Amino acid sequence: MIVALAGGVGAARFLEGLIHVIDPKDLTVIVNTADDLYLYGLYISPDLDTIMYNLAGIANKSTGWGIQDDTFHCLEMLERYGNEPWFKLGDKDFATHILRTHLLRRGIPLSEVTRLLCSLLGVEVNVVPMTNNKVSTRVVTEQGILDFQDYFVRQQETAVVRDVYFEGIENAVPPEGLLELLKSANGVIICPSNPIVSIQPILKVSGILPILKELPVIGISPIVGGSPIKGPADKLMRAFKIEVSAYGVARYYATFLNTLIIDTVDANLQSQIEELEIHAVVTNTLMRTLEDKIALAKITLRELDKIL
Ligand code: FO1
Repeated sequence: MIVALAGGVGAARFLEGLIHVIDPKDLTVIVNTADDLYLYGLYISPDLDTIMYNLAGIANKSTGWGIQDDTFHCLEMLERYGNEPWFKLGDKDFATHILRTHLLRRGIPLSEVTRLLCSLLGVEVNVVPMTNNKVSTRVVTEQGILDFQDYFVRQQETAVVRDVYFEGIENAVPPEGLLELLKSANGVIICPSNPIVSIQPILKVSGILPILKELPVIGISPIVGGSPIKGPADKLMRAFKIEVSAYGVARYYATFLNTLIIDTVDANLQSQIEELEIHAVVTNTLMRTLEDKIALAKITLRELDKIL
């Protein structure tokens, strides 16, 4: 069994390729939930949704998040009632948040709700939130402390970032059975997700990092040619004084990473990364087509196999 650590869109694109090369039932994905938010009284879990929709084949292909061909009548009506429609929730997407919130209010843990939603959408991969406890990413900026989605979506990453912290992380424990499952994994894949706000919170959930250190771990750099494919990883890495490069990613993961896959444009960083005792594999990591995704998944599995 393979375990993947995942954030949102970059991870979802990679996992779409991975399920073409391994049996989805042999894959567990641990998903970041520190980006979660409440809006209009609904519990929204953007990364869980993004992973679930992409694995179900219903994700919006151009954005990578939300549902393909969704409509926005509900949001338009909310706007008429005076609400600023800054977070683009589609009508079909609303159904997920309504049902999830309803089930959570009945006392069902997020991991169970996720299992149910995934099975109803025909997703065979074991998609697991990193914790059932509430953890919230707070971005410390020059304008004050912002919730992650406020910083990222509403304010379009314009605020200057000083620091990031995860409220509630000290009390976060993994869902029941997850650590045992992780211990029994053949290998771990760190998806091409934001190291600071997607992967870091998962690593900080109690018990996960010590197990990773005992397992073969391969990562795919989300930084290509000195900038992220998507999202604010560069601004957040700078705030943490991490070099915005595949080398910076390697250093950040150095305590547990065996191999890092880097893009061909970063081939010049290979020897520098290997000095960290991390094997660096150079290939195309841009996932424009399904063929690109499958090719990257095959290389990842081949290299993970070499560590075993
Ligand atoms: N990202 C945006 O850039 N703008 C949006 O309006 C937006 C809405 C949204 C609604 C549901 C959902 O599941 C995800 C959504 N995202 C949106 C994506 C999300 O903000 C980020 O991609 C992740 O949180 C980062 O991993």
